[in-house]
Amino acid sequence: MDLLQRIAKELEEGRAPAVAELTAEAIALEMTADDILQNGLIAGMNVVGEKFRTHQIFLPHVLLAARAMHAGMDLLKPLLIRDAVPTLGKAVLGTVRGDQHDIGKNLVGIMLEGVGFEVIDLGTDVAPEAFLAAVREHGAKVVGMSALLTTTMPVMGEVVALLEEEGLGGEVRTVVGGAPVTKDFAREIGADAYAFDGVSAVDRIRALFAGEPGLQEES
Ligand code: B1M
Repeated sequence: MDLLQRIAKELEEGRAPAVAELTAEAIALEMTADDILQNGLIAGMNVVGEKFRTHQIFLPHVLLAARAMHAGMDLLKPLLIRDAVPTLGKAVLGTVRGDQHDIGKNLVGIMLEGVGFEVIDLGTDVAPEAFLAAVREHGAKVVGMSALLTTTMPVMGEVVALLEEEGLGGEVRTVVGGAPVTKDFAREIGADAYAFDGVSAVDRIRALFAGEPGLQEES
């Protein structure tokens, strides 16, 4: 089993210290952060998700795997944001109300920081009013929302609607993502962009700031 497969396996087993140790080893061997993330940590988490879905494992096991994922991500973070350039502006980020999943949201935050955004991370279970308050407090130009549950996806629409109601619609651009979220859903709720992962979130936000049309302006 190669090193990345071992990272995936230890993550599957929820062993945070082993994941941290092997991730450090992979970094020392100069494997790229993206390789370690995609083929080690995320590969392991995908297996966890599938086993959970098919009732081969249960919630406490998933929680341990999530802790192990964070242990690896903490070590990768400095590498992913190493080349950060001066700030491009402020982005408010959060997982929407009712949803506790934060691993994907954290990755998106790391990617945004990596290209020079200042990220105001509101954490998980964030109410629409809290997104609005943070935008006002920090003068943010981007709101990034994550949802991993089909039941919490509609909250994204509430946030978009609230920003619109408060007259911030054109000024603050909204980006949504998370496993169950689709481009069609994003368009339907009035968001400016849908992103599949952290890299595409950065691409979409950059494109919006470069004046490219958002989902609502696309024909
Ligand atoms: Co939960 N969970 N979970 N869980 N969990 C899922 C999401 C689920 C698909 C598992 C399954 O059934 N196979 C399922 C949802 C089903 C559905 O709604 N369709 C589910 C469920 C049901 C639940 C509970 C309801 C279980 C229960 O209590 N009975 C419960 C809900 C709690 C709550 O939120 N209120 C629950 C709890 C948990 C834990 C707390 C144990 C833990 C989360 C720990 C944490 O995040 N700190 C957990 C985990 C770990 C998962 C799985 C296994 C893994 C999620 C993950 O971190 N993936 C997940 C199964 C799965 O997704 N395969 C599952 C790795 C991460 C890198 O990917 O988050 O998709 P992801 O993020 C990606 C993209 O989606 C995207 O970029 C990221 C990087 O590539 N992205 C964005 C995400 N946000 C974005 C924002 C953007 C752009 C892109 O722009 C702003």
